[in-house]
Amino acid sequence: MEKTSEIFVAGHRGLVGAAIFRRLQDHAYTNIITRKRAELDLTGQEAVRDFFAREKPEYVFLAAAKVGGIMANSTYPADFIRENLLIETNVIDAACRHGVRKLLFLGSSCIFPRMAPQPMKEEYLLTGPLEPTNSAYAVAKIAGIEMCQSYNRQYGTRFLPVMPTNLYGPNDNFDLITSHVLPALIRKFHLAKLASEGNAEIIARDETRFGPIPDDIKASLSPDDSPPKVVLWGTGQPKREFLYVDDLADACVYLMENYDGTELLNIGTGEDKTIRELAEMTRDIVEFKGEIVFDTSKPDGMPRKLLDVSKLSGLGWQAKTDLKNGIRETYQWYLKNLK
Ligand code: GFB
Repeated sequence: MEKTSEIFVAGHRGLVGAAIFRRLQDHAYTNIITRKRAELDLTGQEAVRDFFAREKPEYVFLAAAKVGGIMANSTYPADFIRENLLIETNVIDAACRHGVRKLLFLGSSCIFPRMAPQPMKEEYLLTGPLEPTNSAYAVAKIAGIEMCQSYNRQYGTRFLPVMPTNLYGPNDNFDLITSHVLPALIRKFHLAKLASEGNAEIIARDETRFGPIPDDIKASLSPDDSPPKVVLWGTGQPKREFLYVDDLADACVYLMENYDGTELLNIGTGEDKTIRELAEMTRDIVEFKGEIVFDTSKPDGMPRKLLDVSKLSGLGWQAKTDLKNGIRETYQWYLKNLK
């Protein structure tokens, strides 16, 4: 990529797209194209074709997607499969028609079979049944990988599918029902800490900024609740790997700049933790003094999801942000955005 190349970041307002946008700016790229959803609906084929015909981007980061945590995925599977298939089909096809030089497609580690050996190598794709809580989303992402590879074979394009592990960081979705686990932990511990300190008016502000607090959580946020507690989902035993989103963005820009291959690539840290360990770490960072309770009526999802990152390490890239520091940064972002 030249510093003046036209680069389209699809999904620049989301967790991943915003981080890629920041990274490109840091690397002094001067011609980054973005469109808000109201300006360009990526699920509309004609609108996407017109946009590519007019703007003729040379490079594309396809970070636009419908994403969510375990509950959102299992409650709205039709929305997840439909929106993701439409976005991928429209953008990948338009990129091919309009001669995009290189496209990076972002998938997710949930594409791998539920019981895949750990850590999961790229070649484990399609070797077993998927995790049911997110199979609709996973199938859409697998279709995106197959599209990249099929267009490469048939049309000689350079479309690179990458599979990030679970992500977190500034700009995340902190909605207590639809979010991923890490923002939910930060917000739940913070609210419980405020409640135990009797800060009702800050809790109201939180709800205005980050979305409704479900009634059961509200009920538990009583200053008289002694000892104060936070209720988390599942058993706490599943293991997850967490990558700070700025590290992911760094990897994406690095691959666009330095890698000419188009084989599927995992992006992660190579380390994981149980949800309980993650919860205890987050509790300590937020300085909540109460108990952690697990609601086992809620799903665990995949028992373990650790990526094998040896291919990426072989290309000279490694994650930099330590999990504790990443959680601290994300908590600071959340606090700043409460104001
Ligand atoms: O992050 P998460 O929603 O997604 O949940 P997945 C990870 C684990 O944390 C699960 C537990 O075992 C949850 O049961 N957990 C505990 C919680 N408390 C909470 C909570 O308050 N909120 C949430 N959200 N989880 C998603 C997939 O799977 O991850 C997507 O559904 C995608 O397809 C994404 O791949 C990265 O890691 O289970």
